Amino acid sequence: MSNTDTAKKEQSKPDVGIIMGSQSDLKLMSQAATVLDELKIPFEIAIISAHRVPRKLMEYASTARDRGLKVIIAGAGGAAHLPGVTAAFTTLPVIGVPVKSHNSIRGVDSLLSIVQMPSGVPVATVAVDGSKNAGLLAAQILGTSDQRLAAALEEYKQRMAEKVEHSDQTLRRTLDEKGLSGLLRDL
Ligand code: RP5
Repeated sequence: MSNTDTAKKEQSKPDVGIIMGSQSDLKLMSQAATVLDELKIPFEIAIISAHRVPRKLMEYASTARDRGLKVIIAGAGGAAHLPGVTAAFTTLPVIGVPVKSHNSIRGVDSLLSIVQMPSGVPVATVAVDGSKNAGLLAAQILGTSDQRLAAALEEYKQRMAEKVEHSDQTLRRTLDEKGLSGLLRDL
């Protein structure tokens, strides 16, 4: 392998692992992938079930740090043990995404299975179906030691604020046009 090939391989070495319990979680979990992609964070993605392929999960989680991963995002629904079992086998930060899956009770079982971890084995749990925030949280964890990423996250927040401003201006114009400007509050 040439030096350039080695450098390319190093460059694309994933920082984040996105795992999920089933193919049926993929659409939702892709939102985390999209955020990481936008922020130019290399990631890997896999379907690994804590119940259906437990040995594979043990192998994945226990080798994750040595393989260079820095954060793991794990999404699952129903009796959602994937994030917790992953956290049991690694000292990397694990972000859990409770999935409102077809077999879940409106995502509440998923949420409780992930959030109520025993003391000593934390999982940073985002909202039900909060896959996008899981991607952002992973980016923010990496951004604590990466200036490029910290700047990209600042810009992300800035763009978000501009969108809200734009919506507020549109609302103001609409109310004004309807003669309802009395409802407007100047901030
Ligand atoms: C969980 O059960 C998976 O993470 C998924 O959210 C849910 C349903 O899985 P499938 O029956 O669609 O494979 O383990």
